[in-house]
Amino acid sequence: MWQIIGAGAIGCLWAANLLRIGEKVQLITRRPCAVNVLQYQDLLKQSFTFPVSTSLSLCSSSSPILVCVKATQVIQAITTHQVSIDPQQPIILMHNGMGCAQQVATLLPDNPIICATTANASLLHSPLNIEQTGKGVTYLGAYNNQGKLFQSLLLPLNSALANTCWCEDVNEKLWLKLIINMAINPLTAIYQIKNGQLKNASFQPLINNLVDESLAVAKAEGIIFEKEEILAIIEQVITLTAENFSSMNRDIFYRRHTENEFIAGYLLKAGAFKQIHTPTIRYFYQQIKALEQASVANK
Ligand code: KPL
Repeated sequence: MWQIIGAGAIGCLWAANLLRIGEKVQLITRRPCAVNVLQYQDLLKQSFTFPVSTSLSLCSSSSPILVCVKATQVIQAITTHQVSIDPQQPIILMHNGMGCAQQVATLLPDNPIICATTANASLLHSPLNIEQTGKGVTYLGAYNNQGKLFQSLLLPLNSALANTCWCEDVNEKLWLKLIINMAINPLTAIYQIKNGQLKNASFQPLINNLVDESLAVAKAEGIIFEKEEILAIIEQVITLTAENFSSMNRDIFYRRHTENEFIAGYLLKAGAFKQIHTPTIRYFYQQIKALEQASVANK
């Protein structure tokens, strides 16, 4: 059985695809959920419904826990369920941004921790009703030594959603996603545009500066990327997700907390530690923070 914390777009996407291959799934939600059927539309526009059980608390102390909440909610989710988590239970963290795994490892020092990043995209239309809007690679890798013993979890996850891979160095993949999110999310959130609109020439100098600064921080952390390759990947993500709104765009639109602290905030802290100048990242970090504060104040 899989226990998935978070019934958002990504949690439901994994739940639906694990149910599709016959795995047992329990969705752990923050509030009671009146629905017990998961509606899923795949990329071929085929519709499926799966009976699914939801619960406010974890009910198995042996099955893997897939945490699919936003970076902003990971610590709260782990703290809420901490007493029911067995030290042997593997925890898979799947969210944008970086910095949560260290905190989770402090709370659960004995648990196997696995970090994951996915390029699959999905849209939550209503509770437990999702549409897959994009497909891509999912990378998983051990955060700690205990996590290295759970590579076998890859098998069902890859059967559920193809192109799920195990990496010896998942940190590099997390950094790559961090840089992609840094280049796309704040701009699309501030200007309230779809990802595809970033193709406009006026955004290129900003994207270029964000990438330069992010790469400098990554390099100081020992992660080396080729700038041209990263720019090409970002362009490809923008093209593949042209019709989508980024997650930060939606968070600002719906006046929710964004993952700013775990994307720009993480890069700023890492940069400051290594004395790297990051003025463009700082500018966008502050812009998003101001938008968040204004929207929470007016809510
Ligand atoms: O991960 C994303 C997000 O929206 O958070 C990208 C890659 C930018 C796709 O929209």
